[in-house]
Amino acid sequence: MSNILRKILVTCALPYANGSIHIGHMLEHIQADIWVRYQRMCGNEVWFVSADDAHGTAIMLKSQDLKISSHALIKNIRKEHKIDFLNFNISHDNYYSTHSLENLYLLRNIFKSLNQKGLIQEKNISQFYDNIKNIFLPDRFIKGTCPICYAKNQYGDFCEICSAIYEPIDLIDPISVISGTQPILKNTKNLYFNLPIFSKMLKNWINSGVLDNVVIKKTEEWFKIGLKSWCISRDAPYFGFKIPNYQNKYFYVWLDAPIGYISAFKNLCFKNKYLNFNDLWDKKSNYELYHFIGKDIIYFHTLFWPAILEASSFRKPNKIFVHGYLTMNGLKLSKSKGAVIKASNWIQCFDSDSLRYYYASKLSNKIDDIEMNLEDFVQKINSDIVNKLVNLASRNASFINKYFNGYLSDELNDVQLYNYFVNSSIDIKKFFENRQFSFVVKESMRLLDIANQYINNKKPWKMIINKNNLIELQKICTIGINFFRIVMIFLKPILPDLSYKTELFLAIELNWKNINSPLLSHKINKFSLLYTRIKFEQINKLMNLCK
Ligand code: NOT
Ligand code: ZN
Repeated sequence: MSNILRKILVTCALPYANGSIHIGHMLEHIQADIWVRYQRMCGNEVWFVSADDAHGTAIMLKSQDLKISSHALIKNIRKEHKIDFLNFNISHDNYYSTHSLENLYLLRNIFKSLNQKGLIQEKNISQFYDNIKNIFLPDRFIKGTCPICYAKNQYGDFCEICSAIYEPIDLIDPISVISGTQPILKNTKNLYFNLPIFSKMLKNWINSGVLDNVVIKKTEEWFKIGLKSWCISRDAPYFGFKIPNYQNKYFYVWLDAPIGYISAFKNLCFKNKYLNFNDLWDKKSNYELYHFIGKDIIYFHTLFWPAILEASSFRKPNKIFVHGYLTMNGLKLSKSKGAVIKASNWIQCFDSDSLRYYYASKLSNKIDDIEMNLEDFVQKINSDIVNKLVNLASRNASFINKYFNGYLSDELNDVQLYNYFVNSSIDIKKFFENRQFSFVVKESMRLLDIANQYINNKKPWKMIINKNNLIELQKICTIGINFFRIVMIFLKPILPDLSYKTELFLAIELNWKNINSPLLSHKINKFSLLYTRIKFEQINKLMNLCK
């Protein structure tokens, strides 16, 4: 595969349009963005899309709280979300919305094809109803005790303690989150998608290399319990798309949310005439498709989604990349819980490269949670980015600027050591491809230690005393700058702002292509501050904003 350029579509899960982007969402978008930027740097054709998930009861209730229409709410929130992602240099090619014509069109077509294949069934059921609010309760608005492990305070559809999925009526002591009262059971008719019929296909698919082992294990637990039909309709009042030929019935948000991946790309095709919709979504597509998601939504992506795609004759993803939660002092920062740091607050206190770097230093391809510790964050940024990385550039650049008019020497004094640095790119590339970003950071820091040690041993500041040593001095600083350049090539997908400044400073493009040839007889620009040390006081500022 190495020389053939790849064509890739990457997606992030769609944030709900009922609240702000927080640093937990940002973990996923940064993870995907680093991977995307790496793939682009390799010359691959990469498209990166996401969207707001704009439907559902939560959004309807939120807009009622704010006394605005749901349409106004999702419009405002999408604007805000787009700014947040821009502030963190997330390079989406399209950030769309599930409340779009493309999504409606695709949803109707998919529903039609499910219907034609006899995969949709009507069932009369009794469902929890909030008598105070006059509304059927969505799963996430019912809480109670898990029927499997008896953990208290669990959602109506999913236990966060034992990962069991169940029906809300199985919950012990259910309570409506909206009114705090005990819901009553009320009869209604709903539409169900025949998921069990896809059991065999799904079993084969999940074992075909699309999932990591831990994720396969989780998915297999659901097979053990047995797959059940999936309810895809909701009763009014609801904010979403209406089901044709049914009174007061809406499509469940989780049916049109993943279709949002397709519609975001469809809209991108409209904006970019080079792209062809069918080239990507056709079964015979030669594009690779990857979904980045959190571990809380695995079953939507490993069961429902591939079954829907199969049933409606679309291609399926090549891989589902699952990450863990962001935790702070051990507390999970999930989407639905309160205590979170908004991305917009974060960016008032710190630059975006620092968060990207901190996450990268902790990210692996495992689904373990990632602990954010603010003191550790400040300390790591200052010791890695300031003391090791930027310091290497500044100490060498100062001599080059002062004594050599910005010119690097015409040869390297240690070709072997230079090649040793270049050879690391084999591992670095592997780490990027496998989403082992913490290894990229570790290896980069190891190399910086070697580079800084090398300069320390040569003591360039002593050489200026004797003018005869000037040629030697230029060579030492030249290799120092070259070490910096190599590590910056490695870190470019992680640190877009610093890379941009570095490219201006070195007057080159940081690129894999020419990593083998050192920068020689080349004029660099005056060194201006590439990165400012961060202070512990900035944490206090953040804490005050989050109060
Ligand atoms: N809005 C959902 C959430 O949990 C994610 C929807 C992702 C879209 O925040 N996907 N699918 N399938
Ligand atoms: Zn449980």
